[in-house]
Amino acid sequence: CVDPQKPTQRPLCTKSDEVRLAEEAFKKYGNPAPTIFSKVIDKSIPADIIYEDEKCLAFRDISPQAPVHFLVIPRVPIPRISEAKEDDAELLGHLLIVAKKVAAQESLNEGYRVVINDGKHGAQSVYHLHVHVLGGRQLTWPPG
Ligand code: TR5
Repeated sequence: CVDPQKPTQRPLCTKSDEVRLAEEAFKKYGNPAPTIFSKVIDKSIPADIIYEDEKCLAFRDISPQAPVHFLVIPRVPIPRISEAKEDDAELLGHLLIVAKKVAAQESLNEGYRVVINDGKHGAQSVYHLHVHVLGGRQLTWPPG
């Protein structure tokens, strides 16, 4: 996972870091099925990544539901918010701080919506925890 802005820089997360993260995830969450987002993280499929650090990435949703629609995901494959552990609190806070920083970077000055879908009733389709950030138009409430 090399920063695409600075490809010559030391990678943010090396292959051995990724193996360690996967081992930690296995201990905490069992053996979550790999999802398409693992391939976004390891860059084996292309994605429009607009932010990344050692803990998470933000990239544009492939099927945007608003003029700006991006996802913030942890590198650790937590399957869903309902399976997060007490000691994930710092990481979860970090995802929200990144969400608001990237929203500012995307000039969402008039507000935006932050959503986490969980499970069947939440209409979650990818079982790698992700924070949706939607903005750039007037959103309505309640959602469907
Ligand atoms: O329904 P939930 O909350 O699970 O949201 C999953 C989101 O992932 C949807 O908004 C999809 O449009 C989005 N998605 C799915 C894929 C994908 C993606 N966003 C960016 N890049 C993607 N790739 C490369 N592949 C996907 N299958």
